[in-house]
Amino acid sequence: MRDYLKFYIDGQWVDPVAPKTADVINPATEEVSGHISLGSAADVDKAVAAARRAFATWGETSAQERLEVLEAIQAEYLRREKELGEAITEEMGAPLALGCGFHTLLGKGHLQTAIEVLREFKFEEQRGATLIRKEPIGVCGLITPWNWPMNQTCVKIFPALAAGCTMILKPPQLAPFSAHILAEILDTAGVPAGVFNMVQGSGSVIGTALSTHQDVDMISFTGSEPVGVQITKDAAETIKRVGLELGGKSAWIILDDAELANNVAAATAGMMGNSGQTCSAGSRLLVPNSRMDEVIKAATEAANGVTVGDPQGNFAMGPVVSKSQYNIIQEYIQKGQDEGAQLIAGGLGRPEGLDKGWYVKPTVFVGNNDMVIARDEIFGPVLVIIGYDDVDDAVAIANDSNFGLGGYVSGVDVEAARNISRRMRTGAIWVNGGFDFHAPFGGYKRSGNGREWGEHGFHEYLEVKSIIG
Ligand code: TAP
Repeated sequence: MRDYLKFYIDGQWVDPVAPKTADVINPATEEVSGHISLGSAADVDKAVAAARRAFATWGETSAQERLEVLEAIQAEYLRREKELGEAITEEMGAPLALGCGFHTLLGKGHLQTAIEVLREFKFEEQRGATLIRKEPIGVCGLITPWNWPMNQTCVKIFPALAAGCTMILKPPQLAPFSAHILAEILDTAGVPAGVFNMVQGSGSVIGTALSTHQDVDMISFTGSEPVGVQITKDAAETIKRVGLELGGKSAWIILDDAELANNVAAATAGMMGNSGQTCSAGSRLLVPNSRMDEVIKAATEAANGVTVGDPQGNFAMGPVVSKSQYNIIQEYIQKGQDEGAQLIAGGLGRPEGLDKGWYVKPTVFVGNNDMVIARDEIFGPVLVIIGYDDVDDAVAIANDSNFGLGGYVSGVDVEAARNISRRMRTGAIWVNGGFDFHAPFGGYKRSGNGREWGEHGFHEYLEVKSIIG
């Protein structure tokens, strides 16, 4: 049982102003696995005051001083990486190999990237008669979701620290354990008091207190579209900068020249990874109509081959994060059937033999782009296959979405695949796979307005000043 009842404010582990606790449920067992405190606006006031005081000195530190702090964090992160992974498995149900693997690797990667970028970053540059300075924006409120807890937390904290900002982190109630351990890591590493603060609690209380706070300069938010809209409205009164990283309904286009079976299998398995709870998941698989029979065979086999079970065991997929998420996904599977999509794998209910825990069957539909299951972000292991006639048709379908976060193109002719990528209205496109911590990541359209990762992630936390003459 993990009882993480204190907040981290001004370099101290402190009790909440008014005691109030909440259970944290393990989605694999449906049992209580720990408790957190739910803070109030009074806790936020304390944390913001500490961050404001600390900004006076942290904002003036040299890049070298901040580098030394980031390197100290890195040593401590590496020492506790396994603990972080185990906490992620417990809080949101990722299989242990994933929790202790890609989940913590992402956090580590953002830390290493922040160090690399900071070593080279030019905070001052003379252009003609003007000295252009990049200065830290100030006190930042960081509001994060539960689906890739270390990724989303680290992609904010480390660039913000590197830029010279101070901050208050509000982790998700559903996945608060790994954030608590991360706060311990920052504490042990010697991050100066007040530079990093963490207050747990509900979004409607802690998130709102941060978004509306007079003394918070910026909010960086990752999460759902409706909450992004609310935060933007709440932040408007105080004209603070709001960086939004929201949802997606990304298209994976398999071109006619691509080797079909392997690509369909990769796209299907990719969709089921992390139980489909990935904002940039390729949840619409676009394939040539002329090859639909082959695609159906390959996708069915791939989905049926995804093993589902206890995240402590050796399974590819664990449960989804919560009962409410499970119910939402079931409603979408029902909706897909009601609107006439062809179910080729999975379907309603838990996989056989799993009576406890929020397990969902890896599910694949063949449908069209007008269906609700092709338009809404389901945020579960549900793939929709859509046929296209030619490349123009594929691009039109890919772009016919309110979202524009990720995209994938598979094909032998890489230049052709890149040209198709140029036509897609979306923030990041992977051509035949690949991975780069320095690639900017963020959305077009309703997928948001920010760019995180690499050097672009620094600009989120910087003001630009011109000194002319
Ligand atoms: P949300 O429900 O939006 O929650 C995200 C965070 O916002 C949580 O910490 C939540 O607190 C908080 N929050 C809730 N209401 C708030 C309010 N009124 N003001 C301020 N903060 C508030 O999202 P989720 O269900 O955790 O995450 C899933 C969504 O995130 C999906 O749509 C997914 O696509 C998106 N996502 C996007 C990306 C990128 S990079 N674009 C990455 C991952 C996830 P609680 O603790 O109360 O929940």
